[in-house]
Amino acid sequence: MNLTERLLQALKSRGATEIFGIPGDFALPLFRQIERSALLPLYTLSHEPGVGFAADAAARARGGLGVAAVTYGAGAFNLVNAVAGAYAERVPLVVLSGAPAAHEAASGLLLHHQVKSLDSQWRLFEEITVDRARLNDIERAPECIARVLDAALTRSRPVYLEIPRDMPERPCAAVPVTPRFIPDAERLAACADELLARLARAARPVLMVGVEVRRYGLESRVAELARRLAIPVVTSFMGRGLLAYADVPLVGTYLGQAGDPALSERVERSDGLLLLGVIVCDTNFAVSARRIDLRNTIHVFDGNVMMGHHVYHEVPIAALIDALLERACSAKATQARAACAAATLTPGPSPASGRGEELLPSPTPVGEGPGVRAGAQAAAQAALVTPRDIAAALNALLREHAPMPLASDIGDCLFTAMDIEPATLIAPGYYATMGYGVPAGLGLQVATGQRPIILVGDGAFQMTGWELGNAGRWGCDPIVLVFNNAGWEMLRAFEPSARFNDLSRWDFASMAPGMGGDGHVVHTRADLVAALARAHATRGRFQLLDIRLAPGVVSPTLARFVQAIERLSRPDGKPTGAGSGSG
Ligand code: TPW
Ligand code: MG
Repeated sequence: MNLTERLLQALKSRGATEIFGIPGDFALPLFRQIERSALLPLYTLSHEPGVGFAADAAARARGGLGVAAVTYGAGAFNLVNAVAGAYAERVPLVVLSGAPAAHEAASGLLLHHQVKSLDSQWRLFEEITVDRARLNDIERAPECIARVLDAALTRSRPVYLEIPRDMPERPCAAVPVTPRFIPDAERLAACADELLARLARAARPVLMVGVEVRRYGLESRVAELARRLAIPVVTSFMGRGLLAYADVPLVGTYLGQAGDPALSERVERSDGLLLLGVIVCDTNFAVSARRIDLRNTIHVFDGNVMMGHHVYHEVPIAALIDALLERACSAKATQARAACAAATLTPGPSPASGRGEELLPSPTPVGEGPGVRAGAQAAAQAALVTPRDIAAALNALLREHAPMPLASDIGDCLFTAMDIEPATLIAPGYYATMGYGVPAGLGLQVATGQRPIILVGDGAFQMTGWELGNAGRWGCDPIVLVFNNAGWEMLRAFEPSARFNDLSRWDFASMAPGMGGDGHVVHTRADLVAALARAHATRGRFQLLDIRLAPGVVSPTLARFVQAIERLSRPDGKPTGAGSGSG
């Protein structure tokens, strides 16, 4: 077997099911071997940011490694933002980059795609990956591949492999299997005991689940733990969609002042807040009315567990969950907790569907509602669509049909997603890069076979929406909802008088057929319901809903988010009224 085949086998055994990429001459031998060996299918895109986002989403959606293959220099540099996002949001993304062969590097000539030195690219990726190797020594290649790929999985962050172009066909030995890291048993036991003791002492414990739970494939085990501990469960903003289909006391998503006040109160007043795999960042926490005192929380993150002034190092979250499950099985403890949780939970609104509660007052019903007279109903249907209507229409669609995963970009579409009943959601909620949604939806469908709903703003669509032109070739048929508000609305909410946030109104619906899909223009609520039904019923081609929103009309969650940020940034604590045009 050659180096490429060994590498592909190692990727496959660590969960990779495909490779996303764009070739170049330094990567041609690698791509040739990928295609010839047929060990993993190759999906090419139009632009490297899309390659990175699709590979990132594939890893998030199915677990295991995501793989992005690019050429040296121009290709790899185009991938930087996506890899940075994967680093920030804890995604095990493997970058495979072609490179000049050793004899070319020694020629003394400047090589095309070279920046400052031949190592500039390596040094840049050093900052945004947890391990790297240059596969220029065939003897050492197998152990390097094992070490780097295992680092991606154990630390759930990106890694970088550089493959000089004279290497892919070289015969290569098998990649060794690394023994699993076993944490120190005493430390693990002490940590689990202290954690449970702290929870038991708490009068108002709350479990907040975050992205690590999905990254390490722990959803069902965490659901079981939540049932045994019987304490209320919320997700972080980034963790939205976690446990959506589990039978646990899921209360909703914590959004501070931008979310349900009762839920925020419960989290912020908790005297035993267990943050399980939560990224402690501004989008998850900055908008809290009362600063959460992290000294009184239990924070399980990045292989460490912090409680008060105690830190337990090298306690992997998976091992910790197992240790907690072992201890939390006594029926007595469960009963006591169940009584306590029932008492805590009763005052809240009842779950909408057994999959979590609506965080907000119910959105305006679309074409339903007792006591609505026919005339009023017709007028409502003729009304122009708002982001809140999009959430309501999607809720109605998803209640009627089987669940579908969501892939969202950053923008008001992501805040609107908070009003959609919890479903699998993949989004750059922390790193917040635009351009993620469309390629992520494609990566999700390739990796899982599930048809996604993609939520994307017009600004973000202008960046990477064109990747939809590749959907047909791959057998992808996402339903794409473009929030077409002729602007960078999220920014306009903060800067209402600026003209630089204006965009021209693009006719995305007309462009869809040119890319192999169907386009639907949506002006009114009636248009929205009809177009969604048609899109849902049509398989085999991507379906684009070009939803014409009035500029300045934003989701209730974004309006509250903007108000909360402004309140926090003003010394007198009063809102300015910006972002109040909520719909
Ligand atoms: C790669 C900064 C954050 S949100 C936003 C910008 C420019 C506007 C998004 O406009 P869109 O959605 O997509 O039309 P909406 O609902 O607000 O109208 N460049 C990158 N990422 C980010 N986050 C920005 C700029 C930004
Ligand atoms: Mg916009």
